[in-house]
Amino acid sequence: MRGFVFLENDPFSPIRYIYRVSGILYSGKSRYQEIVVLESPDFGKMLVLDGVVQLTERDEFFYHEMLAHVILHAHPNPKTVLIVGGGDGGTLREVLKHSSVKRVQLVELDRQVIEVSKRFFPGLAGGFSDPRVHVKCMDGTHYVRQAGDHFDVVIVDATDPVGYGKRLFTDQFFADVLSVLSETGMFVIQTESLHFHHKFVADMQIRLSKLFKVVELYCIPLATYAGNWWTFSIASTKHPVDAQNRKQEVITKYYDEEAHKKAFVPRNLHRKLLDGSLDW
Ligand code: AG3
Repeated sequence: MRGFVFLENDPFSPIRYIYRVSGILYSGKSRYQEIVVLESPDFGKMLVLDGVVQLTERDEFFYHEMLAHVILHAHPNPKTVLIVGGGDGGTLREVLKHSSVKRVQLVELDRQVIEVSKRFFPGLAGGFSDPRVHVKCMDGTHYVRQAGDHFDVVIVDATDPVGYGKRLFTDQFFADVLSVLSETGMFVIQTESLHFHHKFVADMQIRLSKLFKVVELYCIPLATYAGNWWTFSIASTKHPVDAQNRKQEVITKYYDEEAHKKAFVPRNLHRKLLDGSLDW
């Protein structure tokens, strides 16, 4: 094959992926990180931040659909949504499919990620021109600390908990998220791999349980994130989240009522995670 390979450099993972690459479409350094767009014969275009694959055109829909639609179907009537991170626009694209959603505030630290995505990933970044969308480029932890607004749903589409990403996984941030949620508000955040980071996952679940009435864990199988068995921690102030609480109208490739229900981890596994008795 012509071309070369890209060796992923994921400091949070015990293994490293090697991708075949047919071209480097963009490479730049923002104030916060190195941003690279690669062309892969297997996965289409790929967005890489600080050496870690954030998305590929081929499988991004699994992640973005499951991050957005589980919470938006668990909530009985989501009108206002806050997305923290998600500068590529993939989560935003899915959120905007909901006609109940009247306002989306997206808070992304790195403006350059949005610009790069608009240029190279038009299939993800189209939502930025929707009139319901308001964008702020700033630290999400500062935003939730001083936001006067309330949101029905808060979605955190974060990078791994290293460097700048770390601050989106702290008790203080979770408490501030709770304070910007409306009365029946819900919160979801990507929490890494159940194979490689189950102590981290358990820690997140335990810390969220101290703040929220309902805390659950669901997973999707993702080919391009090392560890693959990818988790999302979801928390709710009132309603249950492990099944749809309203009818699905949005068109999706993977997400549906059954995918929603089956994504949640078995009860026994969840209990072991929470009481610290998982012996993997
Ligand atoms: N957010 C990053 C998920 C974690 C990726 N981690 C990894 N490959 N080790 C994805 C951004 C897509 N909107």
